[in-house]
Amino acid sequence: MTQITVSAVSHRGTETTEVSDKQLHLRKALSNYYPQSEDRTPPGRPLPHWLCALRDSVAISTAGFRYLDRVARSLRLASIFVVTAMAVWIAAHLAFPKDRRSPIRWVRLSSQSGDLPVPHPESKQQTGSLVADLDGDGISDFVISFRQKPPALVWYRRGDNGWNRYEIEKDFLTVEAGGAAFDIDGDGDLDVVFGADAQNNQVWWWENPYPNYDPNVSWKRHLIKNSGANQHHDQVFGDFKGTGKPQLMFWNQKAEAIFLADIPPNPKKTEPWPYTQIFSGSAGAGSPGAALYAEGAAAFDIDGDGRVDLLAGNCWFKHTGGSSFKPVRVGTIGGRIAAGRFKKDRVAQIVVAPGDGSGPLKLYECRGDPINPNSWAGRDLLGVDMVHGHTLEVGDIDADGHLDIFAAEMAKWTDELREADHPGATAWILYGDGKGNFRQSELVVGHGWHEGRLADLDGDGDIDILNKPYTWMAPRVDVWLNNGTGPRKGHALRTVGH
Ligand SMILES: [Ca+2]
Ligand SMILES: [Ca+2]
Ligand SMILES: [Ca+2]
Ligand SMILES: [Ca+2]
Repeated sequence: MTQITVSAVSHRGTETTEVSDKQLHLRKALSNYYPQSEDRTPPGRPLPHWLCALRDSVAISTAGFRYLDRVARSLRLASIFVVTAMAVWIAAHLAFPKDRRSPIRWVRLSSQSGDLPVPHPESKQQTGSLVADLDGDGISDFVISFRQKPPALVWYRRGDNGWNRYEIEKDFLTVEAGGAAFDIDGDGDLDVVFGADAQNNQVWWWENPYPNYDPNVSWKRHLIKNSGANQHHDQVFGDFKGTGKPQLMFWNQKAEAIFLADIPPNPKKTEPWPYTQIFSGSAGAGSPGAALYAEGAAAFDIDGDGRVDLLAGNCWFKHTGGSSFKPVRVGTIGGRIAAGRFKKDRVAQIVVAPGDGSGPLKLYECRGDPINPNSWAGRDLLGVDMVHGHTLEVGDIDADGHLDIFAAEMAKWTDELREADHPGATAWILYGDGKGNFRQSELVVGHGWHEGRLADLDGDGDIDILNKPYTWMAPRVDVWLNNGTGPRKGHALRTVGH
């Protein structure tokens, strides 16, 4: 059956449709009998019934063809849309199989494979890691501390194509986790602070010898504290008292206390420093699996009054005058603590990981007066408890303008066993959307993390990740480079909340 295109004019305008040759013959018959259009039919000349039936039949058939044509066109459009959508979806999955919205290509370098110098000749226990631009070239460097054999402090200084290892402290000291950097003597370079572990009651600072660096010459060491109780896990500098010059806060775990010290006017000739206790207490008591001693230290303006506040354990501290602070407990357990604005709000949000214990990774938000502990509500971010979650950092990892969270577990915390204590140790990146929501992704499973840090370690402007395990495959250090190393950028990135 042939198809002929017929055009007709109606009140809806010109319409084009296809009719069969049989229908065309019928139309011709109609036009022969009565060549004028229906509207001009003179009154008094009725059409024969058989022709009326034929006319109606042709009209119905034409309308049916029009309808079928529209249905066919709609089906064609729908199928084109479905096929296009499927093609886009398949292409996106093939291009970014794990992380469609943030396709960061992480390049891991490790001392195990010779990409960086091995941190230590003997020590199996790597305690602290500190990120700071010690030589002032605009690129963050890092320091690792040890406590079993000398040397006690090692500095990784970034060169043109990698890192060179310098020994800041060649002697044997039992250095605890933590560390802080500040220009203590005011000569323009960052000096370094670390504290002793449970075997010693000392806290020290090392004088940066810029620009005279010798990999084999120790920096001059000064005493900050050499009495009282042992163990000093975590320190931070900040102008918490609003004096205009930052103070040093340090934990003293065996005293279950936090101390605050003004930097003395002549720090090179003042040993030890005067310091004041500003907090007594612990975190985690009564929570199964939680570490029974408090740790963690950070500085951030929590209540949005323009002044930096202290965070430690599971509290933030509101300065109330002089050396007095009101600790505001935001959560049940303590550990690693950080703060930032993961959503727009006058009051910052606080993140706590369990540190040297097990428990949830929680984001605390304030609904009311930030000085009232009852205003703070916590939200579990992972849905599973972290096992020895001793790494917690915040920063904009994918550079989309929204703050992200990096949290990771330890794989090994004992010396005795060859095998990992926690083989499934996981490192998570939680990408924030700027509205308080996070998209969870895993960087790696099966690596041991301890005091991992976010910083632009290669100076190309994006945030990289430092992993310094505690006893997992130690001595060892890994650097995870964000999309490898690109062209050098002018300024080193700082993480937020530290
Ligand atoms: Ca540097
Ligand atoms: Ca200095
Ligand atoms: Ca981000
Ligand atoms: Ca980088």
